[in-house]
Amino acid sequence: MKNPPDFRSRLRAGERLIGTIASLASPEATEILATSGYDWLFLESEHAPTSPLELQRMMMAARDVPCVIRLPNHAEIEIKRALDMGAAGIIVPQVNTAEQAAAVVAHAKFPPEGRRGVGVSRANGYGDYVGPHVAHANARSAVVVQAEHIDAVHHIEDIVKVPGVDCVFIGPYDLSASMHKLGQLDDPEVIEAIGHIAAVTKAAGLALGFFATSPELVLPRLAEGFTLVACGVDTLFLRREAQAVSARLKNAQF
Ligand code: 3PY
Ligand code: MG
Repeated sequence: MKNPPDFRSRLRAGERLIGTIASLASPEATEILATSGYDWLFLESEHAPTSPLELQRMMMAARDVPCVIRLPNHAEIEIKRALDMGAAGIIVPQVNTAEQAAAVVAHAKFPPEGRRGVGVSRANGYGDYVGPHVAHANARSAVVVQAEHIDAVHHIEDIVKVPGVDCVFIGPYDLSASMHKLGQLDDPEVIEAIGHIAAVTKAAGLALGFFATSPELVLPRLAEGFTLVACGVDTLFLRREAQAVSARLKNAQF
């Protein structure tokens, strides 16, 4: 039987991949999300205090659902460790220039494409299949760069030309903040900036990614051709449902 296509192949083929953000350092919460019908999970380590060990255990709980780790920064050690832990890819915040994108790719790929270090890890079956893993890892590890600063908008034509970049994931909140319009996603200049990133990324044949807090905000993006979607956050799901239940019962009149 043929293996199902890996996450990076699906991303590069333009398949629509619906995910959500797992930010709670809880394998149980990750397991609930992983069994709720998502194509992938966005594991958060930029805006959540998840440790590498917690991220690895969250991935174990997700079982066959591909997990892509959003790193806290561009550091070589973060990139290497995320992939060694078995992540299907990395999402790197604030990639604002082609030089930064090239450095990210170099840290994510084994030689000759890059200079990722080799070690016994979960990704190679704890040493059971180091050789086969090294042979296939470059082709199977997705590199997603975030365009979420006005500087990235200015450099997007060069960023998308960097070999090894698979997807540009727009961070609308940071992007709007860098334009001094925090959260004003309907502002014409913010809309124009997002449209420019999207047009250049699509013309380069790369996948486009987006985060939003609700399906209503995601649906227009799907219609525009965004394919890698992270909708919602575990904490928001919990918060919204918890508030709705308490409000309904506490305000009940008989
Ligand atoms: C942003 O909106 O800044 C993000 O990074 C969303 O993931
Ligand atoms: Mg951001």
